[in-house]
Amino acid sequence: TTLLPYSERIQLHTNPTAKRILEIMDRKKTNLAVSVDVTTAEEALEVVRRVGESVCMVKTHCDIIEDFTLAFSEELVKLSKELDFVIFEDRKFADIGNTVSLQYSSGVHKISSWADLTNAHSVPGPGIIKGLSTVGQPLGRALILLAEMSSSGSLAVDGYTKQTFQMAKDAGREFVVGFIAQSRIDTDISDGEDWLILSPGVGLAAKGDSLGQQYRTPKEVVGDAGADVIIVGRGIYGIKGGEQAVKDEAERYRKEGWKAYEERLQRQ
Ligand code: UP6
Repeated sequence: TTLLPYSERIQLHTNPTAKRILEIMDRKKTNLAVSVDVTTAEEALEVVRRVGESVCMVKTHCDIIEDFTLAFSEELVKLSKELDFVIFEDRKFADIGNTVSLQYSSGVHKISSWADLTNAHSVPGPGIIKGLSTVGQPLGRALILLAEMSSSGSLAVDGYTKQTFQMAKDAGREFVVGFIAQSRIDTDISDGEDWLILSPGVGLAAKGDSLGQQYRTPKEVVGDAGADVIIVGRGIYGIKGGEQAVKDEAERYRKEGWKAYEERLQRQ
């Protein structure tokens, strides 16, 4: 597929969060999302302050934070405005529409009150999109579907991936704006149709972990596979050497990701 620059794709979206993601990417010259998988609110905010300037997105797992409060999410929202990034809660919803609408709006986390973007598995069928959209769409939030995963032995392949893409197409792009995927799964699109592809499993040092995670480099993910956003967790927040080291590592990934994007644009 011929991919336009991020700046020219803004107008192909109606969802405000999708537009904002592309605007930030273009403005800050970054396709980096940092996954902040630490277990206290203070540590999480520390990482966000360090990497905020380098990212288009901060990805959270709010259910791993031991002392999660709405004061934490308020501070995160404040930082997202100051440092100009989108908040992506990696909730991976996977239940029937009625249950996910409650999990999204209620409970301890009230995800829809602070997360710009969240994601869902397609395994329950289109009801999951409907349930989440009743909560999120009026708030201008966006959803992405998991079409492929980075872990070895994932069942989200072939027909599952294709049907997930079709489910998103059928839902329209008012609320579902893209995918977690390892490749450009949106090859069969019509004029003016545009999807965001976010790829986790990105690392410059390790090839994987002992629990099935598999890493590729930003160049492989953005340059070769054509993803829009690289998601990096331990490769950045896990770097040894303190505050400046984390900041520098985020910048290193930002530059790598941006270079791969520019080279891809030039190639086509
Ligand atoms: N994630 C994956 N692979 C997927 C989907 N999501 O790794 O297919 C998420 C993980 C984690 C992050 O839940 O938060 O992306 C990757 O972290 P890492 O870079 O430390 O491996």
